[in-house]
Amino acid sequence: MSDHNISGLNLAAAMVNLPTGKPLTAAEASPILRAAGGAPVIVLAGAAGSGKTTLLASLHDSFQRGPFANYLAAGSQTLVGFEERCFDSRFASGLDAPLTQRTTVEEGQLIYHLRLRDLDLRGPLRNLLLADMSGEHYERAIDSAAEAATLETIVKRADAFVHLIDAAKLTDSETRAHTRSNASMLMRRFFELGFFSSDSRIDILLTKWDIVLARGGLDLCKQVEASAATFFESQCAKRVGRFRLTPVAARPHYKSPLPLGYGVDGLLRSWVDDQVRQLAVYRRRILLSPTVRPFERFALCEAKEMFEVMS
Ligand SMILES: Nc1nc2c(ncn2[C@@H]2O[C@H](COP(=O)(O)OP(=O)(O)OP(=O)(O)O)[C@@H](O)[C@H]2O)c(=O)[nH]1
Ligand SMILES: [Mg+2]
Repeated sequence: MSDHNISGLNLAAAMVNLPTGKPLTAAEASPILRAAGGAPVIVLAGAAGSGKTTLLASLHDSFQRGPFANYLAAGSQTLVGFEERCFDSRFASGLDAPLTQRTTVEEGQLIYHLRLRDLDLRGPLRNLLLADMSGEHYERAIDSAAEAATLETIVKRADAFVHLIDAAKLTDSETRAHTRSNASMLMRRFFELGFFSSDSRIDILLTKWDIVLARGGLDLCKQVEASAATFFESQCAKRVGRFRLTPVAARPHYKSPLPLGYGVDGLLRSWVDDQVRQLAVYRRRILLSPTVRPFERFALCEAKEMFEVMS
């Protein structure tokens, strides 16, 4: 904005930069990451329409109704963004079945912020950052290693890499093979590019579980879960620090017996409670010389687990 001087007052200097409440860019999220205690970064990835934005919207909606996963909402720097994303997907919008606006590739990585507090108000305030990666990014990353490489920073930085797979498509013979092979190709590509390491945490979410339940009851649910477990566990489980497969229904159809945010509460709890990866204690022992000085004797006696005697 150009400087205007009215009665000697510099308006530009007097302007206050108010937060917009929109999703954050990586640079805008950085002060939250640097704040005391840091903030876990949860990266949501999945094909277009797999339910990433709906998952975010359901978190926001659940907190509008009251405590969720034993947390209370204690603020957010991206409330406007949450509201915008929620609008179409709410039952209150009058649609028979929920519909969420598509996230476009031009929007880049949209980062949403949640500040939470334990229900008993004992613990400190906890921040959480959730990055919504557009489905177009996902497809481009499968098609080209160069495109996948542009996601290196965010995927490596993730405290949990959350891969959403549309489970309704896994129940349909026309879409099953394609959905599965795309999901598997993305994981393979990220492993090949070295995005995951032995302390990475991967969550595979089987989304739209209400549809699976409606199509084939509990038997089909068991079958879809078991077959996805066999398929992905062999590819991922042994190569990372934690691998989980969780059926979720972020926003079930209103006729479904499943509640809003089915399966999401447990995940949210662990995303917030698990230690931020970059703050994890690096367990390396301190080498002590074999000379027996009083300090070494003291150290070996008082904190044996921290020291190692040089051979
Ligand atoms: N029945 C049902 N539909 C869901 C559920 N979660 C998402 N959907 C629907 O699936 C469609 C796609 O969901 P989105 O959240 O927009 O998917 P996305 O992964 O963000 O897609 P892109 O932004 O295109 O990458 C929407 O019409 C949602 O209403 C669910 O748990 N149950
Ligand atoms: Mg989206």
